Amino acid sequence: MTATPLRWILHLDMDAFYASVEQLDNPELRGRPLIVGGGERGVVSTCSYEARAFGVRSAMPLFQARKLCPRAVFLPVRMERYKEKSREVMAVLDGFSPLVEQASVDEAYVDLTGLERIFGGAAETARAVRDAVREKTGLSCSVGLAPVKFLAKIASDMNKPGGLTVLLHADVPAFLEKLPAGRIPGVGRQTLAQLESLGMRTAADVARQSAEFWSKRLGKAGEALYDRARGIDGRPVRPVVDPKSESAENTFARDTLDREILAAWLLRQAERVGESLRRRNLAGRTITLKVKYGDFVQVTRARTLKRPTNLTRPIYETALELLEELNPARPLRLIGVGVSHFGEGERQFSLLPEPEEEDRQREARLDNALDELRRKFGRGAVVRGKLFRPPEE
Ligand code: TTP
Ligand code: MG
Repeated sequence: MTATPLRWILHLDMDAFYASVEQLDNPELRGRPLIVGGGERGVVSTCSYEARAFGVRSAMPLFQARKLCPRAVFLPVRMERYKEKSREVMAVLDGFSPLVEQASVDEAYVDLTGLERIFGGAAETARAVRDAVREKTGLSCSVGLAPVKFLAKIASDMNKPGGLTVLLHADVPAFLEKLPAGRIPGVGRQTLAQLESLGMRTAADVARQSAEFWSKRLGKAGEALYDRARGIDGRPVRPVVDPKSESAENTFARDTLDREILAAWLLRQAERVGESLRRRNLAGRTITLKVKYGDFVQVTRARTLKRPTNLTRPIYETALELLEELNPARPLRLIGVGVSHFGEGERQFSLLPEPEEEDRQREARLDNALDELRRKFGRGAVVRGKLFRPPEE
């Protein structure tokens, strides 16, 4: 098995988000204490940094905020407008990487692995993201760059507002040495009290115990705690899109029954579907073939594989088998292939017998190389030579 490659994960969090949008839309409010909130519960949603200087905080009852800062401007929540700005922010991030995971209305993770070279280094990449968001949306944000998700999130919060915090791989151990245990995700008040009673103040203190020590005391949560305390967080950046299926289909200019042409289309579609799944870290177990005859009669055939896949070859080969089994006797006007039934695929692959695992890894490397080329030179730039003669459009 290969070791996990080093990753660069960026976490972005907007500064005083709702309040900043209000200040953007109404310049008179800039530089002033501003409190956004209300609704049924009558609490502060957020407030500008000017209001924070008076001790006002999110979730505080409005009457209390009014007492702390009577001069503040109070505004109701305009959720639709914040969502609009949120979409603008995400669009800027999409320009940096195909792997963007929106985590809430004002935060997102971006996988920047490999891209840091383009910008001349990790810190420069993070800076470019922060500056682009500020420039294109008019809103201030803070970013953290780290090898894993939870550290990136902690980092983005360290120099707010307008912060840029980079945690290099080599600095992680020293960082964990100082990180208060209460900052580890999942450590609530109760766990924290427990840790304190054991005399453990930092992540490194937690890491010095054994895995058994923590799973005995905290069960599953103990395992996660032990991992985080050692800086381990294997969660990938997972773009949130239609989580159910991925497919591609084409209607021909002329109905056809030519197996070679149909196969060429299936390969192109498998390539497209596979690439989209790989980009989103998804893999599916069910491959579906869809055809439509000249008279619009539609037929689908599906096969469920033993393991989820996102590789072009198995998607293509399964679709081709399904086509052969269907053995259409009349010309087709449409053909398509889909992948569904998503699940955790990648990890289970390591249980494959050696030769199969080697095949899979070779295929994965090929797919990744082709994906990379397409990202650089455009979708049409690369096609697999074997079996492939571009079908007539
Ligand atoms: P946060 O990112 O927690 O807060 P923020 O962006 O206002 O300030 P900063 O990140 O600079 O500390 O939350 C994002 C938005 O979510 C916030 O603008 C308003 C909303 N929110 C609530 O409605 N109630 C809450 O209790 C919190 C914490 C946030
Ligand atoms: Mg925020």
